[in-house]
Amino acid sequence: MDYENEIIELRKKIEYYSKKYYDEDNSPLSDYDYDMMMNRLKALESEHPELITPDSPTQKVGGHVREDFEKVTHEVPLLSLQDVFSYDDLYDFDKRIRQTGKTDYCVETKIDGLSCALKYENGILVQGATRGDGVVGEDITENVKRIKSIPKKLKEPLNITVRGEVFIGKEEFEKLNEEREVLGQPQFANARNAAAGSLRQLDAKITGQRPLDIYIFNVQQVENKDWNSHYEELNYLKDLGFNVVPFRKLCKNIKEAINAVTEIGENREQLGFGIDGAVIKVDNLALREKLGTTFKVPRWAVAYKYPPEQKETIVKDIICQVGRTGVITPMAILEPVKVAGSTISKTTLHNEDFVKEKDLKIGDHVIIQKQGDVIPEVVKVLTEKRDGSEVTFEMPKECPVCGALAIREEGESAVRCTGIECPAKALRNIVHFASDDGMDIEGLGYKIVEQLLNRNLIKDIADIYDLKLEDISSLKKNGKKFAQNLIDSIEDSKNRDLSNLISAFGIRHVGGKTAKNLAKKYETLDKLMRASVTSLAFSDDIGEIIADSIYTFFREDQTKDLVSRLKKAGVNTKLIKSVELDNRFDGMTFVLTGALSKYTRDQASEIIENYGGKTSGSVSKKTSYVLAGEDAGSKLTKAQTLGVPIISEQEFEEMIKERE
Ligand code: 0OX
Repeated sequence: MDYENEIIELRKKIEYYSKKYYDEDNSPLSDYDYDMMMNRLKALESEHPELITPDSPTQKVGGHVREDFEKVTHEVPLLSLQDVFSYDDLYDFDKRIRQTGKTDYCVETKIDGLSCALKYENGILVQGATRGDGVVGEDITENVKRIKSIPKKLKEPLNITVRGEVFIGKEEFEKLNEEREVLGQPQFANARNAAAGSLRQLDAKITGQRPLDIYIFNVQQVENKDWNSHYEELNYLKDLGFNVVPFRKLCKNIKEAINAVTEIGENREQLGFGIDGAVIKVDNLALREKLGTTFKVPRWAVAYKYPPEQKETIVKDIICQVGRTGVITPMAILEPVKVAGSTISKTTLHNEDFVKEKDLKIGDHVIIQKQGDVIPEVVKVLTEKRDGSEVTFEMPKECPVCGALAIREEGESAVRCTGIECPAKALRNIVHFASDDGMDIEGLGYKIVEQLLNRNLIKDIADIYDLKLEDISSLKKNGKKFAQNLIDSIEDSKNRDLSNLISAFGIRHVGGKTAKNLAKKYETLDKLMRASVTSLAFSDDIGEIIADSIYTFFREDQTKDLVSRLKKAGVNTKLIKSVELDNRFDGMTFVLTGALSKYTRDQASEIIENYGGKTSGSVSKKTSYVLAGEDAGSKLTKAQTLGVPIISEQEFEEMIKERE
């Protein structure tokens, strides 16, 4: 490719990934790869300055402002940092600094989160703002007020604006994603995306429910205070009540600073939060003044970006793990190697297709790569090192945990376990069983089920009905009342309709509406369990795939065992009421676009389908409604062009309200 075309391509790619990163809080590209593209573009543009255009990403301050929050103009811009990628670059940085004056350096971890400014008047928190494009950010005052580690009142009545990084710690991130998985909500790709998505919620209450934290690293503005050193300033901030960036080291010269950078790199695994580099700052504040800033970065600080590390190792075995949703994931067991500070002995192979695409066999030599806090990955198979003893891997046909049938459905990359009593899926299955969509057992949500499982008080669905008052009250302080209520709801659930029970099983493709149809047609669980595939396939709204899924589910020994235990516990297995189907969306097609605040897309689709409607992925003249959430994209524009009615989430809620 000639350099002109390469520049055009790079600009397009950078714009694309930057939009994903800033607007959608979701970039599939690693920061390192993004930085590498940007560096290549900068290098090409400096060789061919005649090709620089004002709209090139190199000419922008970075980031841009979303349309949904109130705007805040930062009194002191929130600058970004010049990235450097080698120790030589750090020596060059030091040389430039020493031409202007003498200083110590302060080296800090570069926390991978979202930068924001906090403004205090007379020591009271009055405003929080995201960085935005550095000059104009978003007003997130209500959101930051709900972050526990942000002080609402300082120990002194200062007028001060500080800058810090909002983030979610590694453990908290794992926990959050696990909870979302069990609740059927989409996963966050990484902790940074989770922090961004959690902080920029229009409903600040949601922000308050997320495990957000902050580390402060700069004074933007202050009245009646004068420090000489940045390091001193940070210590002062700590005394004022702020959580200050925990790794900060005062270094006498660049050699010491480089040692500190190395130390961070070697210990990054042990940190409780993700980092995307180290920051090296001039400590002497008077010298900072002298050095000043360029239009987008300070001349007195740089960010060092650690390179991804690659190592060769051998795949000793490929095993399969079962996740909480029943997805069976192949994992490579590796000859242990140390990569980027941690010993890697296992890595995910994602799914069957990944193994096939990489042509990976048991016994292969492979290159694995670890980029910062991202999980290690097999990047290359060294097929030239094969000696013929390598063994082809096949996905199992049965779940390795419970032995139930494992299936891969058309159009999906995942293989799933179908067992209802599979211990790996217990949390999800029990939470679903007890949810509004199932047996509607009030009080039996994710957290309680998790505790009951952890304490071995239950291990599967049927165990719920053996729970004793004292088992439950032991979970909470003063838990007697809660326990009695839960015992009552469990008791109540024994009298639910057959349709609730069918839906509570969580059979693949069987939502509330199908469950109602099945209950109406078969009237008892016994009859449904005996139904043939043909009979099932002749039911309303059930095709071959669904019929097959229901039939297979009821053939599993685990299902039979569960049903017999539920019956013994006194759970109703018959149609009680004649369920009137509410088909208010009959004949209508909905298209969903953008992010909804109260439902995942799957949940919204299920509601529509339960009312007899359909959902489609694209807008046409035949579309009845486009349901537009936050950040709706091209589908919205198409709907406007075609004159298709567009409804908001609120209007949708009105449409699905219970009828009198
Ligand atoms: C961080 C971090 C970011 C800010 C503008 C000039 C110096 N993410 O942890 N930035 C800075 O400092 C920059 N320090 C940090 N620790």
